[in-house]
Parts: sequence; structure tokens; C-alpha cells
Amino acid sequence: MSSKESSRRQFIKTSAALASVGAGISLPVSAQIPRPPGLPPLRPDEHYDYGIRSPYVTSKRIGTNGQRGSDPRDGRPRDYGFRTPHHELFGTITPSSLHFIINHAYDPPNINPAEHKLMIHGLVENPVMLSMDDLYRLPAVSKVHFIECSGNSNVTGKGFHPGWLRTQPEATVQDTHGLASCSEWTGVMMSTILEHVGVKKEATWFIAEGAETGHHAKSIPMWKATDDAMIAYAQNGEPIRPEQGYPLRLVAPGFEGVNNVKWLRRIKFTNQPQLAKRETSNYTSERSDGTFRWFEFENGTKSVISRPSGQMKLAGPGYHDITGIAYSGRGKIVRVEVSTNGGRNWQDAEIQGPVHSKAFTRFRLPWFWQGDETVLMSRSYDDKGDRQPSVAEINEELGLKLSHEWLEAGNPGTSHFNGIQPWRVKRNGEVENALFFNV
Ligand SMILES: Nc1nc2c(c(=O)[nH]1)N[C@H]1C(S)=C(S)[C@@H](COP(=O)(O)O)O[C@H]1N2
Ligand SMILES: [Mo]
Repeated sequence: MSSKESSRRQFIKTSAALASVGAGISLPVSAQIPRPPGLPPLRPDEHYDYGIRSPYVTSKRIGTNGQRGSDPRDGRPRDYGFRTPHHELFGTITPSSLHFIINHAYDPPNINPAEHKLMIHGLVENPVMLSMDDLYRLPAVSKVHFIECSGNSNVTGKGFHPGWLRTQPEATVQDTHGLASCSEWTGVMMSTILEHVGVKKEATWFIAEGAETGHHAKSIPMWKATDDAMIAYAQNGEPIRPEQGYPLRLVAPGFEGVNNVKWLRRIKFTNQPQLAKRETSNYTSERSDGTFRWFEFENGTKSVISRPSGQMKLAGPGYHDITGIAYSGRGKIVRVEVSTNGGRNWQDAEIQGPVHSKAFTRFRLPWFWQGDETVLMSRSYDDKGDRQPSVAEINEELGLKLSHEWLEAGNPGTSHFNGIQPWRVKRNGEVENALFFNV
């Protein structure tokens, strides 16, 4: 079937579902617009200088520890991730102020860009020390890419975060998928810089290092530098925010978040990985036999329905728009299927363009809910032929035994998890997490 035919088929399906909207819900009809209420202004200076959101808009990042307890060192929510509230967002770009944050125990450093330098050395002909102005003089590109922590939607057993079981019915999409966000990044391609420094043939890895006190470091295979890694100084049209790495960060599109080194101050070309803290003692994935996978880079394809999702409540039977995001660490999303009956049947969702490679892609499906209990789920496909797996397929492929009973018994879960996310819609319209409990 040609793509024209399939979009026509989709259109007919969509129109048919929309035509039934009238039958399903009655929208209030009013002949009169309410009188203008003469509202007082908000805070004029703040509006005009930088802009503020309406006081009625209250979406915020939530730190895992902040929600379930706090960091014993100072009582503040920290480290395990400040998550993006996907259920309250639209489209494909995450507002910078709501981009998730993972900082390994250090608050964002206060870096003066006039003093910041990026050192590039190791197996190169011409080591350099670049200032921000040097970088601004180089040809720039802007690209839309998601970043996802490999801990996003990880499956945790009891005891990993005390009191927190990833399979608990109360989990929201912010809990389950909030460690992924998508921005337009602007900066210099690493390949541009390679031309200037002349990398030696023996270089097979590079190590990127951050400027914060802990000096987060990550070893990355050389091919990423010639392929699509970027040294980014801007996010969504303005300088990167301190939480995201001001004034410079590495963007390694589609690679696990830990590779996207923030507050970037050094890149060293080498012929072996460094075995840094965050690639050995953690950011490895445990198998059910107690061994670990390590040096995983690309995030597999993944999708999640963000509306309706955990802890939302449907107003009643009738028409509802199912929508969510899909992405792949390997390329473009080509298809998303949605099931409205717990995986018995799958329908093609409408994919909203333009579709960027390694970027959030919005999908939607018009749905007429009869009012029965059911389970909603989505699964994505990328242009490399990958399909988002079920939990059974993940268990099979990775040698895992993930199930509710397994985790309840205190066994380890896994990170780097891209399984299908089921949401149960109860008869009263309440939506809950149904991972491992889908029908
Ligand atoms: N310098 C530095 N870079 C870092 C980290 C860090 O702690 N320090 N955390 C990494 C991890 S584990 C992730 S998932 C991403 C998160 O990027 P974000 O905070 O901009 O969302 O940054 C990575 N880069
Ligand atoms: Mo991460």
C-alpha cells in the first residue's frame, strides 16, 4: 500500500471516529459569551523581560527522592532524577524548564562562559583549548534529539528506591517515563572539530569529562564522533540551562543519557575505554543470573501513551483522543500501533510529522470507549526494522525473569528497559499502571 493510500485510509478511519463523537459526548452549547471580567494584570516586568507562565499552569519536574523521601544528606530531593511531566505536555519538544535532570550528587555548577575552556587532546595531531568564542566561530547546526537516561522506565524490585516498586498501580507516566526529554540542540558537530585537531588512526574511543566537582566522565566509541555527536551550547533557541550543562554539553544522539556529558570541559581521544565510575559501578544492566551487561549505547525503540495515563480519570464513555510519544536511539519512527484491548488487536496510530531521527514523535488514535474495563498500550517501530518488545520478549532476549512475583520477592529488576507500557482503564474511568498485570 502506498503511503498516500495509507494516509487516506487513516483519514477515513479518523473521520469515522470523529463522526461518532456527537453520539458519545454532548458538549455544552451556549448562545452568549460571558461578559469580559476586567482581569487585573499579572506581573508586568516579568512578562516583558523574559516571560512567565500563567499562574494556572503548574506542571513541574518531580524528583524520585522528593516524592518518596529525600536525600538523607540535606533532606532535599536529588539524584534519582527530576522527571518530565509528559501527561501535561503537548507536541514533541520538551520545554527547557521541564527537561528531566540527572546530576550525580552535584548541583549544577556556576560556570562563567568567559572563563570556560574545552580541552581536546590525546591521540590527536593538534591538541586545542577552545573558548566559547572559538566555538561560536565554527559552523553550527541545530538538530532535534531526545535524551533518555537508561534508568527511564526501569523495572525496580523492592528496596531499590525504598517503598517504590515500579510495578505499583499508582505510577504516573512521569514516574515511569519521565527520564526522557526532547530538545532542539545547537552547536558544532564533533566531525567539524575533528578536521581541526587531526585525530590519529589509533584512536578508537574518546572520553568526555564534565567540569563539576565529581568530574563525570564517559567513554564513547570513536564512530560516534564521526557520525552525529555534537558539542552543543544552545537548547531550544537559547543558551543551554545550567541544569542541562551550561555552557557546553556533549549530545550523543540516541545513546544512553549518561554519554551526554554536561558542563563539558575535556575530550580525550584514546585507544581504550576509561572504565569510569558511571560505566562500571553503575549504568550497567543486571541480568537475572546476577551478571551484568555493560557498554550498551543505543536506546532501543520505545513508546508510551501519555494521555490517558496513570492517575488520570476519563470523564466518561464516548470519544477520547489517545496520544503519546515514540522514539528510537537508532533512527526515525516509522510506525506506532495502539491496542485498546490489552494487546488482542493493534491499530496503526496517526504519526505527526515532521519526523526527525532520534527524536520524540507524536502519535494519536481516536478512540471510542464503551465504558468497559480495558488496557491501553502502544508499540513503536523504527526505520532500522526494530519493534518495541513485550516484557516476555525482553526476558527471552536478555536472559531476565521479570514478573510481578519475581520483583515482589525482592529480586533485581533491570534498567535500559524499553518494554510496552500498559495502562488499565477501570470502569469508573480511573487509569492505572498495569505493567505485568495487563490482561
Ligand atoms: N557532567 C555530567 N554530565 C552528565 C551527568 C552528570 O551527572 N554530570 N549525568 C548524565 C546522565 S546519567 C544523564 S541521564 C544525562 C541527563 O541529562 P539532563 O540532566 O540534561 O537531562 O546527563 C548525563 N551527563
Ligand atoms: Mo542517566
